[in-house]
Amino acid sequence: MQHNIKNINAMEILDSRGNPTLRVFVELNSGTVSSASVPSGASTGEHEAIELRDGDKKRYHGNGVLKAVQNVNEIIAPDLVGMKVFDQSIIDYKMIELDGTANKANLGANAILGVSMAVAKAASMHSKTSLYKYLGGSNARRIPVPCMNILNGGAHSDNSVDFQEFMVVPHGAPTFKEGLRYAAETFHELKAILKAKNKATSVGDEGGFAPDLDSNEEAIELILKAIENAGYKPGIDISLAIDSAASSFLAKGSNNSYDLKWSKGGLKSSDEIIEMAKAWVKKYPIILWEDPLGENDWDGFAKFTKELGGKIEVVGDDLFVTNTKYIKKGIENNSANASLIKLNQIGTVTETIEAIKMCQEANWRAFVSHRSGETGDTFLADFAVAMGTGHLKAGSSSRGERIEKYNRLLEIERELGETAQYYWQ
Ligand code: 2PG
Ligand code: MG
Repeated sequence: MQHNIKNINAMEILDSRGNPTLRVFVELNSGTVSSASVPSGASTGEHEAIELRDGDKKRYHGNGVLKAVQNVNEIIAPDLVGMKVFDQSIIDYKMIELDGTANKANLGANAILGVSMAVAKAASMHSKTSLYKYLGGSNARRIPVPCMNILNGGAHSDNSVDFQEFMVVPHGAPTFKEGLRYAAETFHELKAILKAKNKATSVGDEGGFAPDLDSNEEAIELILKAIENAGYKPGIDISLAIDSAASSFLAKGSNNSYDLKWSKGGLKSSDEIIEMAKAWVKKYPIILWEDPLGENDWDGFAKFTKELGGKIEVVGDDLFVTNTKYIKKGIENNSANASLIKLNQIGTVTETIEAIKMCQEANWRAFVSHRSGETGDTFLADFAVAMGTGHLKAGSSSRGERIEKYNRLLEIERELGETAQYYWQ
């Protein structure tokens, strides 16, 4: 059969941080060849699926992925050859079974995800359907509002800001194309402001500026100024989103005490963080807050959501790691009202879709996300449109690996023409 898998093979490539990752090729009997590249995180959640690294210190400081490549070529490929490329979930569950562990530790989530994404791409190519329509059906037409991370801190930079991501959200724009322009113009205004203050304008891992600031709050003030200088109204045209990535500044040995170590802000309890967030949400146009607390601080998250869940989107990233086991617990305990969605946290396209469906059925939002280590692969852009999640984060308006995703969304919006939708909620 023309649509059956003829060959699968992988190679080691580099990601945007210069660390090895996988590119996987899937060839069909028809001659169609797809490829997919796997992203990689820095502020990774403790319960994420395992990214297999060689540990051979003589290569890439132990970060090589030759074992994962070998697992694709010698274990996964022989098992999947001959299968129908449209059987995405059967293929994904076959790999899960082959791996045999709960966290994909044997074959590596990086090996499995590369195959899973390349299979979806090959199927869309074979059926001559755009990937977003192949995965989302012919009604997929909602373009996500970009949450653009224009100021980087935490583990993504070497500056004095504790919170990892400060994002601008151009929800007041009429289209994605305009929203992207609003956000990119704000990015350039922020650069001008930083320059005028003699602050660094070099960028962090996700392409946002990473200046040393006097406090975390100063980041917000500068961005609000940039929005105004660009000619937009904060809260109306553009609002703010934050990813604290709080697990990265947990006090040593604690699950619920926070050390604002980069800003030298001292130790804070969950309650103090919540009080600070309440004050900020009152004062600033913040509409989304991701990982305000640590990955095991379930009580803190529930309190945070009780206080602020009626006003803003509260997103669990490291808390849920795109895993239905943890999302289910979160829904039962009202720990948040949204889950971050990262394909490589769970390791297959099918399981990622299941996580999104679980959120949608509980009236939660699903926030599709890149990783801080990325490649030029644009799978994520199509995936967000397919799932109709309404928002995504793919970094700033600089660094090619981020821009490629936004450019792909421009293409999709153009292809959809009048039928494209763009709205926040
Ligand atoms: C996050 C991500 C992506 P990383 O914390 O949400 O922005 O960072 O990929 O380093 O986990
Ligand atoms: Mg996060």
